[in-house]
Amino acid sequence: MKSGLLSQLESVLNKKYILSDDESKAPYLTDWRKRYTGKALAVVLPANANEVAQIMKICAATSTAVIPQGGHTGFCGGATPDSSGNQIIINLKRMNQVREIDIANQTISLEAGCILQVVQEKAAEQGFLFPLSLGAEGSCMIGGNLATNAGGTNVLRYGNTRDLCLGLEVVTAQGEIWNGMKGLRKDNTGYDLRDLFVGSEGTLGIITAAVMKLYPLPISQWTTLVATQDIASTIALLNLFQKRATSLLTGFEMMTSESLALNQKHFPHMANPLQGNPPNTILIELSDHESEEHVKQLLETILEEAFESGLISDAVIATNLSQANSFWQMREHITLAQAEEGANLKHDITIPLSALDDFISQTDALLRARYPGVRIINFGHLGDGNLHYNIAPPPGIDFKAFNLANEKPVHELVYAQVERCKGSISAEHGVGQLKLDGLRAHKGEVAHDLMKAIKKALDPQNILNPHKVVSI
Ligand code: FAD
Ligand code: 2HG
Ligand code: ZN
Repeated sequence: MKSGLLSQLESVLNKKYILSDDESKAPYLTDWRKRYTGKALAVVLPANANEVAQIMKICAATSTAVIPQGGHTGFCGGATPDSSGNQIIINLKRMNQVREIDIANQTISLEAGCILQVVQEKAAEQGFLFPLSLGAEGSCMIGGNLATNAGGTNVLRYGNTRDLCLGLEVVTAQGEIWNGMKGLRKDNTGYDLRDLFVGSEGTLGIITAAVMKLYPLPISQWTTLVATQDIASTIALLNLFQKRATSLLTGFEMMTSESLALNQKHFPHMANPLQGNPPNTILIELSDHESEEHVKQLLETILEEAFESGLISDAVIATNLSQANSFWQMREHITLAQAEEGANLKHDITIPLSALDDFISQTDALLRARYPGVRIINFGHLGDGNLHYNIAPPPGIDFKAFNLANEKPVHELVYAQVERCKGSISAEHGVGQLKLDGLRAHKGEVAHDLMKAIKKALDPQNILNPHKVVSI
């Protein structure tokens, strides 16, 4: 069966694009966080949707499970195979062509294996902004971004990946190609198939191409770091910026002192320019199509008002692009610093802004009472109510031992508070295999059963990324 399947695949792909020896497969088997390592019968590297469709037809005929994979930077183990060694990984990296930039329609049509940063650069060459931006942009791929409905740092102004997507091309579990590559901003012709595939984490179809929105490239951008003493004033500050800067507000990110201490430990060159190690450092960005001076004046006026009303205690405005980049580097390096320190227990959650203060104070208190000295690495896209509320053991305690003993109760404690505050247990990273077990309780029976019904209808053989998101 094993060699039969490989020889069938060889009828579709040149042998060099079917990786079946251990050494060639190894780079595709472990996720970015090194939390999951699986086995695979082969890793296949198709060049176009037709090849993906033929591979799926072979897999459907032989009931072989496939794992769609992009940059393998996901945080929930969605792109990692199981340990059976019977699954096939379909990595889309060879499908990396930009098919068209439609200037009048302000859209880009591109293949799923395009690296996000390359898409941003291609758009910028034509005077456009492709607003999706996240720390993994140098290696994650647009297909992976769509499949996880990735968020990142510009959601506040431009929405998440779903909001940027107008059309898709998808290969189904049966090996059919659905061509939905239309760049339409209105299309009410029945069920929205595009929205079904976006965020489905490779469990309903393989995204092979997409039509995405573009925006005019801003000509002026100002970035500032400000110090706040507590969450209530941070939210009041966000509301002030939303009121005064309206759509010019393109970034509002929070970094707690504990997050930045970790940065400082592992990347000592990344010192916080704010004085006195404030409880919260907030990175704010305004962007516009008017002059630099206009935006700067607006920023200064809002900051003055914030100082006067006691919302902030310190502020540094970046005076040039390289300083602005260094502010963003500080923010993006927290994840890398955590990885250097040891495997954190991660919680990627959203809480309504009105309940955020309550959530943080209660959850912090409960955790600190149960695990004295525990480190709470809390940072994230505060403008979206999205916290990366990550937990590390008290200093000196071994990460592995702490996680082994406490992973389940820590998650239960945090997620109980998320439920109490009517939040979500996955804001932007998805479900994958990491959150599979908790999903039924979180979504509720009816929603979970509807999800299973959709999965069964589209993939009755359960060969597309089985046991990720929902088990049927
Ligand atoms: P992969 O990890 O390869 O796959 C992710 C899931 O999508 C899997 O379930 C896989 O099966 C499925 N999939 C992949 N390609 C396809 C396809 N073509 N068709 C169907 N299914 C597919 N995420 C955020 O949302 N916001 C952030 O700010 C953010 N910051 C990050 C920072 C760092 C340093 C890192 C390492 C990760 C970060 N992430 C963030 C997580 C990750 O980068 C995103 O989830 C990203 O969208 C994954 O893209 P990928 O190409 O790596 O997908
Ligand atoms: C970010 O916002 C990413 O930097 C990573 O989503 C979050 O490391 C994390 O928990
Ligand atoms: Zn994030």
